[in-house]
Amino acid sequence: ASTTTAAQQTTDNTLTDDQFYQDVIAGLTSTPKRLDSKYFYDAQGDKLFQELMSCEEYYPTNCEMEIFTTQTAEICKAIIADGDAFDLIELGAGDATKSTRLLKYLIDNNADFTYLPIDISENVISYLNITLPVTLPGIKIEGLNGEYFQMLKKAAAISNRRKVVLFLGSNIGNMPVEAAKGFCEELRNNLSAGDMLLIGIDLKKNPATVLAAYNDKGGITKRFNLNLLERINRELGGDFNTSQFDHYAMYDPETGSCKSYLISLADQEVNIGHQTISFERDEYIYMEISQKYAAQEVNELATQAKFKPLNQFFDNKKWFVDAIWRA
Ligand code: AVI
Repeated sequence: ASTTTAAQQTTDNTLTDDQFYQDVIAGLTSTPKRLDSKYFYDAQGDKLFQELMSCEEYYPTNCEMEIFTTQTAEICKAIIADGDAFDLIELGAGDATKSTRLLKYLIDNNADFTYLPIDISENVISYLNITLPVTLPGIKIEGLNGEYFQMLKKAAAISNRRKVVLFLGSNIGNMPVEAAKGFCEELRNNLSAGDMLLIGIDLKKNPATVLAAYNDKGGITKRFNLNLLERINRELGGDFNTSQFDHYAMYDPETGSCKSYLISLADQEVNIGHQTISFERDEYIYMEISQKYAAQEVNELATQAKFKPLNQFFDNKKWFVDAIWRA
């Protein structure tokens, strides 16, 4: 929405009813201030994330790609299990670059499966529904547009085939540990005995390596964070001056928490619709957590959520794991 439209909307209350607006105002009027990293991904944020994934310091994507390239057969054999028909459900499928490796292997080996990508973005789902049958002839695909758990329920209603859920890219890391536990429990509650989860998780490693990935020299992570302020300007009629904020990332090797903040460089006031938010110089906005786990903690996460950990597939540096858990 343009700024004019946003201002107009504020007057007739449609903007203030908007979930994005409500979350932004709640976050920026709380102490300490915070914004939800799920809002990073508008069209501009998607582009910046693509840029990030190919920057030198951001290793998780390459590590997971390596796992899917070098251990495709082993992973797919574990997924195929007894050879029965199954639904392969991907949470937050995006452009399915990583899962395409697995999909191709499964098709080439005549596995009997339907691919059900779930994504909150309608664009993503229509893109996959159109492009995958071209790039992967023979694929059976049924894209589901909506929230993860609602769509999982829908998938269960569509068929009673065994489910294999993919949750890749260390997306679980963007939840604090307690929330991640709750998410895995809820996932388990939406599955039946014998269903599987293939989950990609970034591992604890040299703290300097982790920190560099979230504080890249080219400043892409900084732009990625600042884009959320720009998004607030674009969609909610905000007037953030992004040159008055700096990006700060920190990693704690004891807890495995990597956190990103934006720091106000001046005493300043920012207007969002009819709301004015005051910032003190050096005040921070907590933007994102990217939690890292030890391999053993990954198994503990599984058992706490009543999954049985089956396999762990690592890249050659052991920086990332794709784990298979059985419900
Ligand atoms: C999407 N998610 C797993 C990324 C991560 O590593 O936490 C998002 C990201 N944030 C900064 N760089 C990448």
